[in-house]
Order: sequence, then structure tokens, then C-alpha cells
Amino acid sequence: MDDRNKKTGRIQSAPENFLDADLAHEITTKGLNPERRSFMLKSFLAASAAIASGSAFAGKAKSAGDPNILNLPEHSTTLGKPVTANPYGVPSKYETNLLRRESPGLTRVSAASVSFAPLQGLFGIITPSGLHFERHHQGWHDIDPSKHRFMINGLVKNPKVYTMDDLMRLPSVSRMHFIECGANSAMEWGNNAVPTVQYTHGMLSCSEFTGVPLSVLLDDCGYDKKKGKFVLAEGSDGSGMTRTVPIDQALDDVIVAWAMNGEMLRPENGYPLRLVVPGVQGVSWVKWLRRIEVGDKPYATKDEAVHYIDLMPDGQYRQYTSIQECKSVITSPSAGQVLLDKGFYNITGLAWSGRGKIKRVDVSVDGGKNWKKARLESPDLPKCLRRFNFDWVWDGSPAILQSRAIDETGYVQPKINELREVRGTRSIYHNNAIQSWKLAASGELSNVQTY
Ligand SMILES: Nc1nc2c(c(=O)[nH]1)N[C@H]1C(S)=C(S)[C@@H](COP(=O)(O)O)O[C@H]1N2
Ligand SMILES: [Mo]
Repeated sequence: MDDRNKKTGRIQSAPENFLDADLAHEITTKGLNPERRSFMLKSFLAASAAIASGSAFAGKAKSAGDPNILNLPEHSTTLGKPVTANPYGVPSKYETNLLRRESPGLTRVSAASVSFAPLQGLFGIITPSGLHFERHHQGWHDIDPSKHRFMINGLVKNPKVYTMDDLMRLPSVSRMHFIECGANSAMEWGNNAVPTVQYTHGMLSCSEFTGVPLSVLLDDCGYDKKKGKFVLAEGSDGSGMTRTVPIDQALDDVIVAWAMNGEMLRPENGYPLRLVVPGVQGVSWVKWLRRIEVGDKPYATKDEAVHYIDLMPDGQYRQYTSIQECKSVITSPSAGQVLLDKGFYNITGLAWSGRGKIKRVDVSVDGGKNWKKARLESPDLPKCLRRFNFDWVWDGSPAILQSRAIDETGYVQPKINELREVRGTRSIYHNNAIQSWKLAASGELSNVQTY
């Protein structure tokens, strides 16, 4: 392991076994040997045929006498509702179970809380705004945008105060990025088997954000290019949320954003203004943003000197480890779900890296002994979620499902024991270990740790 990895606790290990041992020699420079490919295709079609004949899957085809086919439903014979019945669209009444939820394992301290996104029920990569996870240290507010002010001061020639109107006249950008709380998967440092992916990984969301690049604003105020080394971002809620961002990062891709997924930010997510710090843990994405100060050293605020630090095995704390390392998780099938019968399943999940794009995701169904490449869906964007899919025919025997992501830097998502070797067991933040879901012969899935 090189020094860089020691410092960041990133585990470097070769993805040597990503193919079945008996498949590895079938790979030629042109890809999979054609005979082998047609064999695989045949087994896939055979499995699908079994599904269609009703012998192997939940969706049994029994059309004869089905009243849902024979009788015209009411919606085919009556007038539908007018647009005005739902001027701001909400989901179908049949989807009301898909909600943000507070973890049963965490106690709420007055208003300070976190609600987790229901990853198990989401498709693609964009989190619907109403299901975007929310974390606030002192409750959320719905701030009057006409009264909101944003200030830039510190090492700048012209300190300025902007209204929302001032900001929204400036050149803007729209970019898709994930946001993950540094404490996502925190319970997995112990052996606390949190019951579902909503609670193990649900402090993760992905949206399109629109706003003005911070670099444009810093130029507008004439920041000190020699002495300005860091910026401090400050929120306007009662939590006194303040975080240091190095100037190179601030000038690179940080956005002072007012919009999310095509509309103004939701109040819980920082309306009317928040910082977007791509690749960096959620706490730096300061909501209800009111001030940026340019300084010459890190500010060591409470949220970076006392909180959001990692207790290492030698008893020392690691500070300013803000980047969210490469990580992935299978969102379905996942713990809490039940497979109704053997047969074909689409294993699906999400992969992301705070250091850039996702290069590859492998899936294992035997607890990490063998790995096969998953299909990566588009788009292929840096510091953004990437959806992966994997065809699987379950034979009904117990299995352990895992995914392992590799980012464009070549970094490979570690196993939990590899991470513990470097980081110990007393951390809260930055757990990016491979997640294991145990599938029992009964079809029930649960959260386990395998080594
Ligand atoms: N002003 C302010 N900004 C804040 C917070 C806060 O409590 N106050 N919480 C932070 C934390 S810890 C996280 S993980 C993200 C969560 O962003 P979200 O609620 O939009 O998901 O906001 C960050 N920004
Ligand atoms: Mo957070």
C-alpha cells in the first residue's frame, strides 16, 4: 500500500478474480468466446422461457378467465380527472409507501434529525426531490427569498452582498452530482445489522443542481489570489454550520445553487441557496447559505475540529477527510425484500466516487469468491451516481449478493475487514465498504457482514 492510501485509508487491491475461474480462459482479445456466448444466451433464454411458462417466477402467466382482462375497467369507460385536481403533481396513491424515513436505530435530538431516501424503490440515478434524503443539525426552515442575503468577505478587494435576484442574473450552470452524508453506512462500522438499504445507504441522493459557479463570484469580489487559500461557507440556520473548503476545490466545480431537478431547491434541502461541493461529504454542502469568507488557513470550526473526524486505531483523529471514496451498493434485491420464487432476477444498484467517474462494477452472488462485470447504464458523469444492472437466475440455494465498484483512478472499493485494518472500528464517518446481502433459501434477504 502506498502512502497516499495509508493516509486516506483507501484500500488498493487488485480486482484479480472478477470473472469465474472457468470463464477467465474463455476471454479472447475480441471478448467472450462466441461458443461460450451462445451457451450463455441459451441458458438465459431457457430461464426466461421457464418464467413465461409460469414455472419459475412471481409473474405467473395465467390469462384464462382473468377478470382484469375480460372486464373493461372503470377508467376505460369514464371521464378522467381534470388537470386542476393535481396542479402540483404527486405520486400515485398506490405508491404512498415509498417515503423518506427516520432510522429506527437513531434517536432524534429535538428537531435535529435525518431522514433516509428509500433507495430500494428508486430507478435510474435521479432522486425525486420529495424523496431526497435530508439532514439538518437544528431543523429546517422555509426562508423568504426576498429577504435572503448572501455575502462574500474576507481576503477580497470588494466585499459584496447579493440578493437572490442579483445571483440569479449571473451566468449559471446545471450539473448532476451525488450528495452523500459522511456518516452514511456509519452503523456498519460495528456489526449492527441495520435492516434495509434505506438505512444502511439512504443518506445518499443524486440531483441536477443549477446555480452560479463559486469561481464567478470569487472573481466578482476580487479574491486575493496570493493569500486566499481556503474559503469558509456559513449557513443561516441556528446550527452555526460552517465548513472550510480549499480554494482549488472552490474554484474547480463548486456551485452556489438555487435549483434542484428543474425547480427551486426544496426548503429541507436549503431553499433558497445552498453550496454544492461535488465529491465531498454532505456536511460541506452548506444549506441556507449566507456567507463565504476567503482566508489564508483552514478555519477548524466545530464541524471539522470536533465533528466529522475519524478516530484511527492509534487513538489519533484524522481531520479534513472530506472526499467520499468510491462505493457501491445493490439496491434490489436487498435486505428486507423477499424473492418469491427462483428464476430470473435483475440485480440492480448504484455506484459512485468523489474522485471522478465509475470505471467498472462487479457483482458477486457467492460472498466475494467470484465476480462478474455488471452492465453500467448511462450517463457516465464524474461525481455522479451510476446505475448498474446484472442478469441473474436464482437456483433457490442460499447466496450472498455483493457489488464492488472501481473508479477512474483505479481505486477498488474495499471489503469491510480491509477497511477495518486501516481505520479500526471506532470511526463514524467514511465507511465505503462492500455491502453484503444474505439471501436465504426461503427467499428472505438480510444484512450481513462477510470477510
Ligand atoms: N446550514 C446547514 N447546512 C447543512 C446542514 C445543516 O444542518 N445546516 N447539514 C449538513 C449535512 S450533515 C448534510 S449530510 C447535508 C444534507 O443535505 P440534504 O439535507 O440536502 O440531503 O447538508 C449539510 N448542510
Ligand atoms: Mo451529514
